[in-house]
Amino acid sequence: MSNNYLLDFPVLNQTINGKRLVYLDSAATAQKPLSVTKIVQEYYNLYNANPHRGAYYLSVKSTELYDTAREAVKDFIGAGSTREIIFTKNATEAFNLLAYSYGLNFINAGDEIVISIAEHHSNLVPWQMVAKAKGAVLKYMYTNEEGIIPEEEIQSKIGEKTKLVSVTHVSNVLGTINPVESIIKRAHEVDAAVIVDGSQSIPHMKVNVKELDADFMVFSGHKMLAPMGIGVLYGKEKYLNAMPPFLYGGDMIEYVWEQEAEFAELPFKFEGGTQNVGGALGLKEAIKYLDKVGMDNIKVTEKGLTSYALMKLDQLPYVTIYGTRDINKKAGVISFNIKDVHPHDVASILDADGISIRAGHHCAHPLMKYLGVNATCRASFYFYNTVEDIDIFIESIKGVRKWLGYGS
Ligand code: 7TS
Repeated sequence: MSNNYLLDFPVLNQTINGKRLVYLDSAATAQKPLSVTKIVQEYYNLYNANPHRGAYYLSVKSTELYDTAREAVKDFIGAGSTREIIFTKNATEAFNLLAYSYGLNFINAGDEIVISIAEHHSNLVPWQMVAKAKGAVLKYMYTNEEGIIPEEEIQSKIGEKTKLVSVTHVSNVLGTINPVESIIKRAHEVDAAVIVDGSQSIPHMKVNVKELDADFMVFSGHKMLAPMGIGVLYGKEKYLNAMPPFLYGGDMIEYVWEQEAEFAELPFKFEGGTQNVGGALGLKEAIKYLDKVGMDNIKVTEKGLTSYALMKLDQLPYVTIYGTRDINKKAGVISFNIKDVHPHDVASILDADGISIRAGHHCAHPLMKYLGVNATCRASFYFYNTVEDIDIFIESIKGVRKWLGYGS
């Protein structure tokens, strides 16, 4: 079966140890199409200059290009204005910006910060820091045995003391699509601000921040075909205007006196120092590529791959799958374990067959503890994967226990 995307993604079009590469770790980072790497190269070859600095051609051009990238992100997520789009290094930096700038200034002693047990450490450790610094309480919404946050949990954990709710849209471990609409509604009933971690949703499905009514949204470019080193914080202007800067220095100021400084307008107030213009342009090109494929098509393709893989894995009695099998509540991420085999050994055996999966705790220690495991294997899909990839993956899985000397 041919893969239409092989020409666009040279990295997928190669053999490793004599085996065709099967890349099933897009939840960690997505592969990059040629159009993205080309635009980054073109920027450095033809237009490189420090933006917002010069009156000369290249700097003006670089500034203009950077602005177009911000516009593309705004349109892609349905934000109201480019003032609401802050470029960061990645999702982790965006969370830290929020923790230092929003958390330390707007959360007080006795306030509650509510997250879920399925958060990536980047949406967990910063809130531990804020809770400790401010004497606030960090509360968790727990999932049911299917990995889903039940409505009662949302209603009971988010209450009058809640000042901030920060929750992932899609779990990077279980692939569960969380009921963020319901969480946002409940949080707004009690006047709490809501951060949605879109790291695993925005690359894979149409997300509109206005329709969701999220107060903040955080994501990384590298999981959506863009280069590493560019991420996004979306925030409603009313919040961003009230928040102090996170990084102080050049480019984020209006004027500096010896003892005082006046800060720049949004979004520049939050973009201290020389920015990653090449990365932003790469993100713009990635968005163009995703739009060309179509977010709805991407969702349908991944749904097909995920249900096929689940069906095949379910036929293997020694495989345990974590999280729901309801394909309407699940994105293209499957966490599983093979009886008696450590996930790292599974990943190494699959690697010998040219297959890339992730094994470990997936930066979600509290979730691992809650699930009662130390680690899992994780296969994650993107639109450039094929049914043939899944077949190769399943055949390799079937060989793991035999390889280690188990009967079946
Ligand atoms: N939030 C979620 C839901 C994630 O999956 C990740 C990265 C992050 C935040 C942090 O993104 P970063 O770009 O700042 O590192 N998740 C993974 C993963 O699942 N495997 O490797 C990185």
